[in-house]
Amino acid sequence: MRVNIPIIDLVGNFAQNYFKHMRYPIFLICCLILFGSCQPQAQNMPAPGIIPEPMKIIHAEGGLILHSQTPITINDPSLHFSAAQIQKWIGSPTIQEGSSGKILLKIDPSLDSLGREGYYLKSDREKLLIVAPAVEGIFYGVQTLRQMLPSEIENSKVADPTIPLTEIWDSPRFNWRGMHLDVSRHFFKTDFIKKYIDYLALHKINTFHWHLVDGIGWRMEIKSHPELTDWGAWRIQKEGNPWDYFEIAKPEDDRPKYGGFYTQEEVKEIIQYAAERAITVLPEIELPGHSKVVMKCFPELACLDKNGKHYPSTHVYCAGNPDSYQLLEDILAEVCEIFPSEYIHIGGDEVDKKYWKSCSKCQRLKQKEKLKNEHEIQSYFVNHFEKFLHNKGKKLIGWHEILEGQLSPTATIMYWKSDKESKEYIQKGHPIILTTENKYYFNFYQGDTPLEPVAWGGHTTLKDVYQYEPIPEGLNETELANVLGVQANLWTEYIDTEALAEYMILPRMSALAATGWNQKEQKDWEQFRNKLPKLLERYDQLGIHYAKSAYIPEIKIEWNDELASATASLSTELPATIHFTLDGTTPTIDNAIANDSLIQLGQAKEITAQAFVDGKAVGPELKKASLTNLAMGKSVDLKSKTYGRYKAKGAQSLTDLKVGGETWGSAEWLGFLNTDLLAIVDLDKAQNISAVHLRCIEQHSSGISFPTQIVVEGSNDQVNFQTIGSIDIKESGNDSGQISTEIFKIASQKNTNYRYIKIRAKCKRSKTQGWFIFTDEIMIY
Ligand code: TNX
Repeated sequence: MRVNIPIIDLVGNFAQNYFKHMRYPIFLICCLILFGSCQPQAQNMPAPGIIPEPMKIIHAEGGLILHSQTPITINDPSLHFSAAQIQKWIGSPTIQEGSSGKILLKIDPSLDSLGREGYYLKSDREKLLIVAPAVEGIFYGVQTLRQMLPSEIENSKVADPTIPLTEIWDSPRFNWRGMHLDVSRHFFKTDFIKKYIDYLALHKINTFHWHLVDGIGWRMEIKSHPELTDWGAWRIQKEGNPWDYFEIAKPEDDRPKYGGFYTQEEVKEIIQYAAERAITVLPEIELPGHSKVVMKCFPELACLDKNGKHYPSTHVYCAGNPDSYQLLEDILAEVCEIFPSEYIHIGGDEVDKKYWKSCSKCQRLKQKEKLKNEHEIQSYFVNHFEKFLHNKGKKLIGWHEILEGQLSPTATIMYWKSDKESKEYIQKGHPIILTTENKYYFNFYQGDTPLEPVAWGGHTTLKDVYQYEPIPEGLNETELANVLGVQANLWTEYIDTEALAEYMILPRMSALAATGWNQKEQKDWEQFRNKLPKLLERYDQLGIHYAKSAYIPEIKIEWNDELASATASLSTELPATIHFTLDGTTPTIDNAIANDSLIQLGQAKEITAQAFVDGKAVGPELKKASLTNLAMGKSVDLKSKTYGRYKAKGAQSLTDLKVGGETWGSAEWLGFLNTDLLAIVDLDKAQNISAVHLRCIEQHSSGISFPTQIVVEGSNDQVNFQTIGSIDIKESGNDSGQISTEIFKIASQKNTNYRYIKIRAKCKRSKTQGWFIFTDEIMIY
């Protein structure tokens, strides 16, 4: 995985190659100096700030003007595409073949220690040279050059641009740098697929994982089974219909339809388009699950229920029916024929095995093949296609669930669970690509949830993506060698427009690209955040609807004992000036600046913040309640015991105004297992109480539930407590995995004056499992 590049050798080698044929080097160098002095002088240029950062870059003073009249020279016809890109940017009149020139792209196998994707780029006062052992390296050298040119080239030719003087040696960390796109839940037209590929190329991503098939949409023409697209590519359009409930639309149905598919000609066009940009297209055909649409087209491929009837709505192929294998073989044969990719992805994730369990055909197969359980039916199914693909000269990739049961050791795994478990999967010994869900699912939120378009539950900011190191500690060399690389996925359940797809992938893809390309030690968040705005200018020129979420201020509110006030500190992931107001009005550049200061909130009810770059507002404004209340900073006597690490900073955390994030794992939450929460807040003196609020979080699948009842009492002597108010809380009806936070409000029934406020929150109880209460703040008004 690591490419060992003897830099010194490379330079020596390079110089040797370039000068060994020169009979009069000194004379030539003198001529060049003389000639150079007659050229118009280019001004000094700032360091180019390329993303991903090249492996080694030396930046010199001065600049090189790339004259539009200069021809572009290539030493191999395969470099024509890269040369044509430069031609488009600066308007050079010709591309010529040769081995010397002022703009020279050159394949030189002697640089093979850089790997196929590595390159050397040099711009001095005279000429620009990009040399690489292979066409891919030249393409990447040209993408680096692209970021050295003014961003306007993205839109129109820029004549005679100046580029900085640099010398670059570059080579990626990982061989697999992928981006996925799900075109099944929502369909994206060929033109957009090409744009998507363009974005990958700009970021030196080399694999486009095309998720062509899933539950509700079949998107690739299969000549032997036209039903798959005649029917399976279209669904009846329904207002507000969730993506998972659908009805396929047959051609004779004249209700409004949604959908589309790619003809085989279009698929070939995309493959060719990607190949020119050094990108491999990896097709995915889901099996044996996630195939609801196939069962709608071929109901006889569904399992049998206990009455011997085909299930009307399943998403798995019947493993005991030979026709399932035949259909998939027909499909995969066409896929293998069209896609030159070394790998074919067969899905394999989230197979609901209950259908196989109840199906007489599957049970017969189990007996016949002596399969121990339904997991082994899964591996039987997958192994069948591994062999099939192997015979076609292809390798199989599947989601990590294909490891259930016995799997052929040559199968490659795409791992999508959280970063916490990746080590265990890497150690299983299969080649593996990490598409870690909590870091690389770009369908997750990237900014403050209420300000973002509806997305899949998780939350992964630009900085989270950048700072993630995908290789866990403590792997040996063999295990490390199993990791082919990294990939981010874009699942499109909620992504129904091209603009939204762009918004979700960019700029997070630039952070993924950095991890895919740069060695761990080379990554530097400060450097990255300062460079990124230049790349964003390029996105602007390209008309990309990228997310500005990294400009949404993060507002941290906290009680400050010394200042005896609630305080706020504000920051943004990308460099910006943050202006704020405390009166609810929209901030302008005339309002106070929040950067690098602790803002005293006093009695302000809320704070409103807005990021500005060059005096212009960027991203949405953010309002946050200050939570100013009578309990803030007051001491708490916590009578119940917190569980394990869910203790925050102790009882005081309940009145420090620091509220937890959207997940209960963050440091502000206190967790109580099978115990009621009992806490007494001392307000220092008797106060008039109108309400008490308790903020809680729940996620049933993690055994965390809202309290079932909250009772609030008051006292002035800590002995005699009177009821202030209480509420009963009904079961929320949330999905088991859904995470929700809520502030429960207990109003005071009459005018009350108390110093000590006792809060008791009842924990849900059940015989079959333990339940937690999680809370992070008590607020008293
Ligand atoms: C899981 S990851 C899935 C997809 C969903 C995605 C939503 C994987 C192999 N399966 O089908 O779209 O979660 O985040």
